[in-house]
Amino acid sequence: MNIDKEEFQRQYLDKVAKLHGKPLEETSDGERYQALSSLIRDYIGQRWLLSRRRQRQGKQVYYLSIEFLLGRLTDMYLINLGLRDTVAAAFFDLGVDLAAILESEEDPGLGNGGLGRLAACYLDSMAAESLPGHGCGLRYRYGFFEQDFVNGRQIEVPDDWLKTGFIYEFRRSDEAVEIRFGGTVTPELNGKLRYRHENYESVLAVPYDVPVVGHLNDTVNTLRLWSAEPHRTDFVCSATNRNDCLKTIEYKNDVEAITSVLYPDDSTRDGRVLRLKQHYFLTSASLQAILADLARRDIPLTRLSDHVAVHINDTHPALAVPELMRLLIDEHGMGWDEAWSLTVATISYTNHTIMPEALETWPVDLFQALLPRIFVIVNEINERFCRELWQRYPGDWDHIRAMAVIADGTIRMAHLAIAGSHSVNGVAQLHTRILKERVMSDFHQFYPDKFNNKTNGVTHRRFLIKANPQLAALLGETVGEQWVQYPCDLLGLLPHAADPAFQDKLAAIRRWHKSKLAAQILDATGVRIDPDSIFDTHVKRIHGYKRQTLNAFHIMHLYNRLKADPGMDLTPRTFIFGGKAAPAYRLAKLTIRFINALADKINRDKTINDKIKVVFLENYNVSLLEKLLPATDVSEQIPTASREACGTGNMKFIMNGSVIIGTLDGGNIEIRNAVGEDNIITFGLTADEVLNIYERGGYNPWDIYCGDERVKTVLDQLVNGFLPGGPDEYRPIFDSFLHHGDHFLVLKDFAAYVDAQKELERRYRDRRHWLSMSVRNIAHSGKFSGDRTFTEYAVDIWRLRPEAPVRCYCSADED
Ligand code: CRA
Repeated sequence: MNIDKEEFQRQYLDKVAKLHGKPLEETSDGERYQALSSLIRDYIGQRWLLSRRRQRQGKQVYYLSIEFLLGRLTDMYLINLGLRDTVAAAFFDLGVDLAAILESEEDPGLGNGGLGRLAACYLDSMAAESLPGHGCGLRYRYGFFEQDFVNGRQIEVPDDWLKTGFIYEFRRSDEAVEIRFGGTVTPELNGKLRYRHENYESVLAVPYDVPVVGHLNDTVNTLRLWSAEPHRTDFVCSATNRNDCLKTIEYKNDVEAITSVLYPDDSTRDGRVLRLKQHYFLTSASLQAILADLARRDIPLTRLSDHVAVHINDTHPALAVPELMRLLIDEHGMGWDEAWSLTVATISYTNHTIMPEALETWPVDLFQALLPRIFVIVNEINERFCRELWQRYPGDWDHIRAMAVIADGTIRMAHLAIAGSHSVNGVAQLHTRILKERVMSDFHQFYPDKFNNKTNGVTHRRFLIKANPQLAALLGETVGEQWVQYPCDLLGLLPHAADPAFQDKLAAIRRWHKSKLAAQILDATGVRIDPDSIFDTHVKRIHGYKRQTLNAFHIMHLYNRLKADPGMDLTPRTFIFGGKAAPAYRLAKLTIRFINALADKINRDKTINDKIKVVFLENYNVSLLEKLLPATDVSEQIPTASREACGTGNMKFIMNGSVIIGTLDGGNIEIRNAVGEDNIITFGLTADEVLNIYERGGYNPWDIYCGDERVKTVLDQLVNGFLPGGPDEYRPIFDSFLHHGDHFLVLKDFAAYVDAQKELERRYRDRRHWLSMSVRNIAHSGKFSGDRTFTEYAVDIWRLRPEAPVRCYCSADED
């Protein structure tokens, strides 16, 4: 956008006066933020309108996702509008601290982890690539949750992110649609077979649109978030009829619960019903709006798949398959066969996990009661699918049952998604191979052409340009500003990898961020950390397979060595943790408590000369990650091989020059192939070794406990009073390793991890060598930009050519 500093200052001061009616000097950071965001909203509005007009004719992509972990928007809008430098300079002149203003923005936490952040990255990439790609999600009133620590324990507090309003959303009440739950359906033969749906609960889905601005181009796409509201007509509450009144209130609460929180507790039947309601609410509302838009564009429904691509992000929106069938058949009078071929041609599906507990299924009775018409359709899909299977595998009932959409009283959403879409992709080469060869091998055999790989990518605009502007500037000076549009230009850093002058500049930037982070950590936790120590960061959801415990056990082991030999030559290290545990996942919550206790024990010990410090940062979110990325030397990516489908944190860290210590899993493997094995530290069991252990039914952890003194000491310390909190507090963790089989093979990888950590320290001590590793990581990170991934989706899956020519990326992905 073209606007100079003086003009911006004039417009800003004008906005401050109009909004607040007082001079700038008297406004708070919050008021200054309001004025800035309101001005940005004005700028975007006009561009949005033009972009919509331009896009009207082309094929539109709709990315349906239960999560969009957006992060703060203001700074990203400034970067993408090309205004960041102008605004920074204007505020500097006005004596206003832009960073403080930006900190007063809420961080919209409409997601939990990688899947939600990936969805947000892809929105940014689609707009940057000028692709007409839009997000469809839910507007959770309280997001996921805010994490507080009380005595080291996670407490979940509602995340009231809308309390002061969300300036970047545009409510579109006129485009609200109706969603129906429950009731009865009866077939009616009136020439054609039709279904009458009665006595249902009707809910209004109201869209709130958030603009998604492309980087330095004219594209503004839309993220549409649906909010559940009661129907006004149903809202009767008179003082004379108390029962009606109570019913109305109950109805209103029921409806509002649909978009109240992300992932409601599913340990009860009511909770599970609520989740299914959310899934249907999202898909039905989105598809109704998509078809309405098609009609507005005067495109006949028979051309749906030429003009629309619907992508489902994991199985939460898999009801798109039967819902699109319902709309085409019931609302638009299409026959089954035509509706089915259009549905399959329109929908594509990404699988994000092979973890059995995450492969969604629904009990038939629950599903049928909530979605009676959709159930009839799923049943029909299943019958037809099983007939096809029968033709291919006549008489092989076991095979057919294994692949059916409905079997043993449950509906399998992944099977529905595969049968009902034309493309199924995994998110890293290894993950796709495991899908094809193991988890979905029957389906791969049946539909070999549907399966493909799209290795994840992340937006370098947020995670490098926004998070680390100093590094971004250095990269521009070194390889040319074009790297922002062509991230693979970063390969031009390779000749500088061993150049001491370049290394020193990189080191100075990292040192600056480390000391800033140290000050923030002191402020937030009271723990003083040394900016010259190795910053070793492990941030992600807390989960058994992500193995925060492996990291913690190594820290305990290091501490034990230091206690035994206080003079030990050890490079000082700060271990930083962050991450939320799902509220119902008891062992993950206990892991937080355990690491906090360990941190407490170590940080208080004056005898170890501050050689190790441990901090667990509260309420990990996108904004916190942005602070950690530029200050991290070592990134922990240590899942049990085969369990982490891809991982995306790994990519964000290497962009900032962190070195990974990691297992050969998911995206780590492709990162190793790109950066070369000398520039990453890998260790541990391979995915095939892990899968073979699982096939044999596990292994005996007692062999390791009894055979490795280090492991025995550390495990015993969980239950012998070594940690604050008492000897029984951490027993469930102890038991999970020794009595429940160490499912995630932590003990099995312990020795290899300790060796890898030693190797890491050895390499860190050679400062020049370490910095050259760091440079090589940045140089090869271009391949992991979401722009590369999305160009692949656009060409291979959605059959849509970007308006801009397809860019050339470092190397093609072999399937
Ligand atoms: N938990 C995978 O486990 C992957 C992201 C995004 C996950 C990660 O390895 O990087 O998706 N899977 O593809 C998931 O959410 C439902 O499955 C994740 O975030």
